[in-house]
Amino acid sequence: MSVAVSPQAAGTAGTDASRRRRRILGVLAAVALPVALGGCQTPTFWGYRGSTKQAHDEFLLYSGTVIAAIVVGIIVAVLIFWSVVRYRRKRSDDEMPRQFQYHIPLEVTYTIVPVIIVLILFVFTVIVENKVDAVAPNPSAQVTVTAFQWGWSFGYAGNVKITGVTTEDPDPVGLNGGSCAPATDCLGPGLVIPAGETTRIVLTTKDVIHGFYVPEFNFSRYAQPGVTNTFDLTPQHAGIYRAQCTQLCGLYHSLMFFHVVALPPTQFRQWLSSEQGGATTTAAVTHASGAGAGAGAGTGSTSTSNTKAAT
Ligand SMILES: [Cu+2]
Repeated sequence: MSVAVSPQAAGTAGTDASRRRRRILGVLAAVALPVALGGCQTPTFWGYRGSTKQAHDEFLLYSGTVIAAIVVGIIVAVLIFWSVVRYRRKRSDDEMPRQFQYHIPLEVTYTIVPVIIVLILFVFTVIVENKVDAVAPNPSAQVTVTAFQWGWSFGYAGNVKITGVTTEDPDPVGLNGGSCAPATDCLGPGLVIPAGETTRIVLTTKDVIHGFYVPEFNFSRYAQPGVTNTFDLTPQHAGIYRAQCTQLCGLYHSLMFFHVVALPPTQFRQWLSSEQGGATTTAAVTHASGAGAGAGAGTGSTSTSNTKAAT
Protein backbone atom coordinates (compact mmCIF):
# COMPACT_ATOMS: atom_id res chain seq x y z
CA MET A 1 0.00 0.00 0.00
CA SER A 2 1.50 3.34 -0.94
CA VAL A 3 1.49 6.21 1.52
CA ALA A 4 0.69 9.58 0.08
CA VAL A 5 2.80 12.45 1.31
CA SER A 6 1.24 15.81 0.98
CA PRO A 7 3.35 18.59 -0.58
CA GLN A 8 2.82 20.61 2.62
CA ALA A 9 4.32 17.82 4.84
CA ALA A 10 7.27 17.42 2.48
CA GLY A 11 7.87 21.16 2.63
CA THR A 12 7.86 21.13 6.44
CA ALA A 13 10.38 18.26 6.54
CA GLY A 14 12.64 20.18 4.14
CA THR A 15 12.44 23.31 6.30
CA ASP A 16 13.29 21.29 9.42
CA ALA A 17 16.33 19.72 7.73
CA SER A 18 17.66 23.06 6.53
CA ARG A 19 17.07 24.59 9.97
CA ARG A 20 19.06 21.74 11.55
CA ARG A 21 21.85 22.23 8.99
CA ARG A 22 21.96 25.96 9.73
CA ARG A 23 22.15 25.23 13.48
CA ILE A 24 25.08 22.82 13.02
CA LEU A 25 26.88 25.35 10.81
CA GLY A 26 26.28 28.01 13.47
CA VAL A 27 27.82 25.83 16.19
CA LEU A 28 30.82 25.02 13.98
CA ALA A 29 31.33 28.71 13.19
CA ALA A 30 31.11 29.58 16.90
CA VAL A 31 33.91 27.10 17.63
CA ALA A 32 36.07 27.82 14.57
CA LEU A 33 35.84 31.63 14.43
CA PRO A 34 37.60 32.41 17.73
CA VAL A 35 40.48 30.15 16.64
CA ALA A 36 40.62 31.73 13.18
CA LEU A 37 40.32 35.29 14.48
CA GLY A 38 42.90 34.54 17.16
CA GLY A 39 45.56 34.47 14.45
CA CYS A 40 45.36 30.75 13.68
CA GLN A 41 48.18 30.11 16.17
CA THR A 42 48.54 26.85 17.98
CA PRO A 43 47.65 27.42 21.63
CA THR A 44 50.64 27.18 23.98
CA PHE A 45 48.87 24.75 26.35
CA TRP A 46 50.50 26.60 29.27
CA GLY A 47 53.98 25.98 27.91
CA TYR A 48 56.52 28.34 26.35
CA ARG A 49 56.74 28.71 22.59
CA GLY A 50 60.50 28.60 23.04
CA SER A 51 62.95 31.47 22.62
CA THR A 52 65.74 29.39 21.15
CA LYS A 53 65.78 27.39 17.95
CA GLN A 54 66.02 24.20 19.99
CA ALA A 55 63.22 25.28 22.35
CA HIS A 56 60.80 25.94 19.50
CA ASP A 57 61.28 22.39 18.21
CA GLU A 58 60.47 21.16 21.72
CA PHE A 59 57.37 23.33 21.81
CA LEU A 60 56.15 21.84 18.52
CA LEU A 61 56.66 18.32 19.92
CA TYR A 62 54.88 19.26 23.13
CA SER A 63 51.91 20.92 21.41
CA GLY A 64 51.63 18.06 18.89
CA THR A 65 51.53 15.55 21.76
CA VAL A 66 48.88 17.56 23.61
CA ILE A 67 46.75 17.90 20.45
CA ALA A 68 47.00 14.13 19.85
CA ALA A 69 45.98 13.52 23.49
CA ILE A 70 43.01 15.88 23.11
CA VAL A 71 41.84 14.17 19.90
CA VAL A 72 42.12 10.71 21.51
CA GLY A 73 40.39 12.00 24.66
CA ILE A 74 37.49 13.46 22.64
CA ILE A 75 37.03 10.23 20.62
CA VAL A 76 37.01 8.12 23.80
CA ALA A 77 34.64 10.52 25.61
CA VAL A 78 32.22 10.63 22.65
CA LEU A 79 32.20 6.81 22.39
CA ILE A 80 31.57 6.43 26.11
CA PHE A 81 28.85 9.09 26.14
CA TRP A 82 27.21 7.65 23.01
CA SER A 83 27.13 4.07 24.38
CA VAL A 84 25.83 5.26 27.77
CA VAL A 85 22.98 7.18 26.13
CA ARG A 86 22.27 4.78 23.27
CA TYR A 87 22.23 1.62 25.39
CA ARG A 88 20.83 2.96 28.63
CA ARG A 89 18.18 0.80 30.24
CA LYS A 90 14.72 1.60 28.98
CA ARG A 91 11.47 0.76 30.72
CA SER A 92 10.04 -0.87 27.62
CA ASP A 93 13.15 -2.87 26.78
CA ASP A 94 15.01 -5.06 29.27
CA GLU A 95 17.22 -6.71 26.71
CA MET A 96 21.03 -6.69 26.92
CA PRO A 97 22.60 -4.82 24.02
CA ARG A 98 24.65 -6.86 21.58
CA GLN A 99 27.98 -7.94 23.14
CA PHE A 100 31.33 -7.71 21.39
CA GLN A 101 33.69 -9.87 23.45
CA TYR A 102 36.03 -12.07 21.39
CA HIS A 103 35.50 -9.78 18.43
CA ILE A 104 38.98 -10.31 17.02
CA PRO A 105 39.08 -7.46 14.42
CA LEU A 106 37.89 -4.99 17.08
CA GLU A 107 40.44 -6.18 19.65
CA VAL A 108 43.27 -6.08 17.12
CA THR A 109 42.23 -2.54 16.15
CA TYR A 110 42.25 -1.17 19.68
CA THR A 111 45.62 -2.79 20.34
CA ILE A 112 47.30 -1.65 17.15
CA VAL A 113 46.02 1.95 17.12
CA PRO A 114 47.58 2.91 20.51
CA VAL A 115 50.84 1.16 19.55
CA ILE A 116 50.97 3.22 16.33
CA ILE A 117 50.28 6.42 18.30
CA VAL A 118 53.09 5.63 20.79
CA LEU A 119 55.48 4.79 17.93
CA ILE A 120 54.73 8.10 16.18
CA LEU A 121 55.31 10.03 19.43
CA PHE A 122 58.52 8.05 20.05
CA VAL A 123 59.92 8.81 16.59
CA PHE A 124 59.18 12.54 16.88
CA THR A 125 60.67 12.60 20.40
CA VAL A 126 63.92 11.03 19.18
CA ILE A 127 64.12 13.47 16.25
CA VAL A 128 63.60 16.52 18.51
CA GLU A 129 65.95 15.19 21.22
CA ASN A 130 68.69 14.77 18.66
CA LYS A 131 68.13 18.33 17.44
CA VAL A 132 68.26 19.70 21.00
CA ASP A 133 71.42 17.76 21.88
CA ALA A 134 73.21 18.48 18.59
CA VAL A 135 76.23 20.73 18.96
CA ALA A 136 77.37 22.99 16.15
CA PRO A 137 80.89 22.45 14.75
CA ASN A 138 81.73 26.15 14.98
CA PRO A 139 79.71 28.02 17.63
CA SER A 140 80.03 31.80 17.75
CA ALA A 141 80.91 31.83 21.43
CA GLN A 142 81.66 29.48 24.25
CA VAL A 143 80.84 30.00 27.92
CA THR A 144 81.90 27.79 30.79
CA VAL A 145 79.07 27.84 33.33
CA THR A 146 80.05 26.74 36.84
CA ALA A 147 77.37 26.26 39.46
CA PHE A 148 78.28 26.39 43.14
CA GLN A 149 76.65 26.81 46.54
CA TRP A 150 75.17 29.36 46.02
CA GLY A 151 75.63 31.09 42.74
CA TRP A 152 76.85 30.92 39.18
CA SER A 153 80.04 31.72 37.37
CA PHE A 154 80.24 32.41 33.64
CA GLY A 155 83.66 32.13 32.03
CA TYR A 156 84.46 33.55 28.59
CA ALA A 157 87.47 33.52 26.34
CA GLY A 158 90.26 35.80 27.55
CA ASN A 159 89.81 34.90 31.23
CA VAL A 160 86.65 36.96 31.55
CA LYS A 161 84.59 35.63 34.41
CA ILE A 162 81.23 36.91 35.62
CA THR A 163 80.47 35.52 39.06
CA GLY A 164 77.27 35.96 41.00
CA VAL A 165 77.20 34.89 44.64
CA THR A 166 73.51 35.03 45.26
CA THR A 167 73.76 35.30 49.05
CA GLU A 168 76.31 38.11 49.37
CA ASP A 169 75.61 41.33 47.55
CA PRO A 170 72.41 43.24 48.35
CA ASP A 171 71.81 43.96 44.67
CA PRO A 172 70.17 41.09 42.80
CA VAL A 173 70.21 42.69 39.38
CA GLY A 174 72.95 42.13 36.84
CA LEU A 175 73.44 43.17 33.24
CA ASN A 176 70.80 45.55 31.91
CA GLY A 177 69.30 45.50 35.35
CA GLY A 178 68.17 49.12 35.17
CA SER A 179 65.89 48.40 32.23
CA CYS A 180 64.77 45.00 33.35
CA ALA A 181 61.04 44.58 33.58
CA PRO A 182 59.81 42.70 35.45
CA ALA A 183 62.86 43.02 37.69
CA THR A 184 62.50 39.43 38.88
CA ASP A 185 63.63 38.37 35.39
CA CYS A 186 67.03 39.81 36.22
CA LEU A 187 67.73 38.10 39.50
CA GLY A 188 71.18 36.64 39.84
CA PRO A 189 74.17 37.04 37.57
CA GLY A 190 73.76 37.52 33.83
CA LEU A 191 74.88 34.94 31.30
CA VAL A 192 75.56 37.10 28.25
CA ILE A 193 75.30 35.45 24.83
CA PRO A 194 74.72 36.64 21.25
CA ALA A 195 71.18 36.51 19.84
CA GLY A 196 70.64 34.77 16.53
CA GLU A 197 73.93 32.89 16.88
CA THR A 198 74.90 29.65 18.55
CA THR A 199 76.70 29.65 21.90
CA ARG A 200 78.34 26.53 23.29
CA ILE A 201 77.69 26.09 27.02
CA VAL A 202 80.08 23.91 29.00
CA LEU A 203 78.32 23.17 32.28
CA THR A 204 80.12 22.05 35.43
CA THR A 205 79.73 22.28 39.20
CA LYS A 206 82.15 23.02 42.01
CA ASP A 207 80.37 21.04 44.68
CA VAL A 208 76.97 19.32 44.55
CA ILE A 209 74.41 18.71 41.80
CA HIS A 210 72.71 21.86 40.52
CA GLY A 211 70.16 22.36 37.77
CA PHE A 212 70.62 24.83 34.89
CA TYR A 213 67.10 25.80 33.88
CA VAL A 214 65.85 28.55 31.55
CA PRO A 215 62.05 28.23 31.33
CA GLU A 216 61.67 30.19 28.08
CA PHE A 217 64.33 28.00 26.47
CA ASN A 218 62.36 24.86 27.45
CA PHE A 219 65.70 23.62 28.65
CA SER A 220 67.09 22.08 31.81
CA ARG A 221 70.31 20.19 32.46
CA TYR A 222 72.13 18.94 35.54
CA ALA A 223 75.47 20.38 36.59
CA GLN A 224 76.97 17.22 38.08
CA PRO A 225 80.20 16.70 40.05
CA GLY A 226 82.79 15.04 37.85
CA VAL A 227 80.68 15.46 34.71
CA THR A 228 80.93 18.14 32.03
CA ASN A 229 77.72 18.70 30.13
CA THR A 230 77.96 20.43 26.79
CA PHE A 231 75.10 21.90 24.82
CA ASP A 232 74.24 24.74 22.45
CA LEU A 233 71.83 27.63 22.88
CA THR A 234 70.65 29.71 19.92
CA PRO A 235 68.33 32.47 21.12
CA GLN A 236 66.16 33.70 18.28
CA HIS A 237 65.74 37.24 19.60
CA ALA A 238 67.61 39.65 21.84
CA GLY A 239 66.11 39.71 25.30
CA ILE A 240 66.43 38.88 28.96
CA TYR A 241 65.35 35.45 30.14
CA ARG A 242 64.78 34.43 33.75
CA ALA A 243 66.64 31.34 34.89
CA GLN A 244 67.27 29.38 38.06
CA CYS A 245 68.69 26.26 39.68
CA THR A 246 66.15 23.45 39.69
CA GLN A 247 67.96 20.91 41.82
CA LEU A 248 67.58 21.16 45.60
CA CYS A 249 71.24 21.81 46.37
CA GLY A 250 71.27 23.09 49.93
CA LEU A 251 70.17 25.87 52.24
CA TYR A 252 70.08 28.74 49.72
CA HIS A 253 68.95 26.75 46.70
CA SER A 254 65.90 28.99 46.46
CA LEU A 255 68.20 31.98 45.84
CA MET A 256 70.09 30.41 42.96
CA PHE A 257 68.67 32.61 40.26
CA PHE A 258 70.46 33.83 37.19
CA HIS A 259 69.36 35.28 33.90
CA VAL A 260 70.37 35.00 30.28
CA VAL A 261 70.99 38.21 28.37
CA ALA A 262 70.84 37.70 24.61
CA LEU A 263 72.44 40.73 22.97
CA PRO A 264 72.57 41.60 19.27
CA PRO A 265 75.85 40.04 18.02
CA THR A 266 77.74 43.33 17.52
CA GLN A 267 76.75 44.51 20.99
CA PHE A 268 77.79 41.15 22.44
CA ARG A 269 81.22 41.39 20.82
CA GLN A 270 81.65 44.97 22.02
CA TRP A 271 80.80 43.90 25.55
CA LEU A 272 83.14 40.91 25.46
CA SER A 273 86.07 42.83 24.00
CA SER A 274 85.66 45.57 26.58
CA GLU A 275 85.71 42.90 29.30
CA GLN A 276 88.71 41.22 27.71
CA GLY A 277 90.48 44.56 27.36
CA GLY A 278 90.43 44.96 31.12
CA ALA A 279 88.25 48.03 30.95
CA THR A 280 86.30 48.79 34.06
CA THR A 281 83.07 46.86 34.25
CA THR A 282 80.76 48.32 31.63
CA ALA A 283 77.63 50.23 32.48
CA ALA A 284 75.72 47.18 31.43
CA VAL A 285 77.10 45.15 34.28
CA THR A 286 77.08 47.80 36.96
CA HIS A 287 74.53 47.30 39.64
CA ALA A 288 71.15 48.91 39.28
CA SER A 289 70.04 49.55 42.81
CA GLY A 290 66.59 48.72 43.95
CA ALA A 291 65.26 46.72 41.07
CA GLY A 292 64.32 43.23 41.96
CA ALA A 293 64.88 43.66 45.68
CA GLY A 294 62.61 41.59 47.79
CA ALA A 295 62.33 38.62 45.52
CA GLY A 296 63.09 35.40 47.30
CA ALA A 297 61.55 36.78 50.47
CA GLY A 298 61.73 34.58 53.50
CA THR A 299 65.12 33.18 52.67
CA GLY A 300 67.34 36.11 53.50
CA SER A 301 68.77 38.59 51.06
CA THR A 302 68.61 37.81 47.36
CA SER A 303 71.76 39.20 46.01
CA THR A 304 74.33 39.03 43.31
CA SER A 305 77.67 40.55 42.64
CA ASN A 306 78.94 40.65 39.10
CA THR A 307 82.69 40.66 39.25
CA LYS A 308 85.30 40.29 36.62
CA ALA A 309 87.92 37.72 37.54
CA ALA A 310 91.44 38.94 38.09
CA THR A 311 93.36 37.93 35.03
CU1 LIG B 1 71.47 24.72 43.15
